[in-house]
Amino acid sequence: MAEQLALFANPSRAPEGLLYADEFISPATERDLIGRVAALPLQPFQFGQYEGKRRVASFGFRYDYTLRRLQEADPIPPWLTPLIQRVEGFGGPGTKIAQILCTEYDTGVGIGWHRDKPHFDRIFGLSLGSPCKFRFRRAVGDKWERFALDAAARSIYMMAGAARQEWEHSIPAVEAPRHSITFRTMVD
Ligand SMILES: O=C(O)CCC(=O)C(=O)O
Repeated sequence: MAEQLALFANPSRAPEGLLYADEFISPATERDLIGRVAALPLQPFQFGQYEGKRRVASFGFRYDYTLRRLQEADPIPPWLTPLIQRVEGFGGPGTKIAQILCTEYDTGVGIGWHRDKPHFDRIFGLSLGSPCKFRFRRAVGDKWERFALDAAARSIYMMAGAARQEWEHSIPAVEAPRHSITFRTMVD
């Protein structure tokens, strides 16, 4: 863990429970995964009556913002199996990925401040195609404490503990097309 934290520009301010590793996959695997994600029937992210600009596909489960409920989604496709095994290894003993979200961000698209739904426990994110600024904030009195992670293409992050429960995260408009695969474990 010390090695991974050392990759942060200012490790002492990193949210507790945030792990990061560069070059989690090879450039060839990255190209293959971008092709796989781009070939999915991606749909604009639905937030109740609103539509986000990013395009997504969920597997295992998906949160329905209109019904405000977790729903079953299509089964996780077999091409994700080896990657899930690697992510579970990164997460350590007991890590069981049950939900996948594939996302496509065109240039200029990002994601606003949020915390993931409480049905999910730990969150892992693989960045594909281009880097992004992965921002964190949490309220301290009437101010925001902030942290930014430069998430490189082919890198992975994990949010657990305070990074997952206390801090919000967001991604400002990306400067080049980016895909991501988010892997989530479920709360018991
Ligand atoms: O694209 C990413 O790495 C993050 C996606 C995210 O935060 C979300 O969909 O909740």
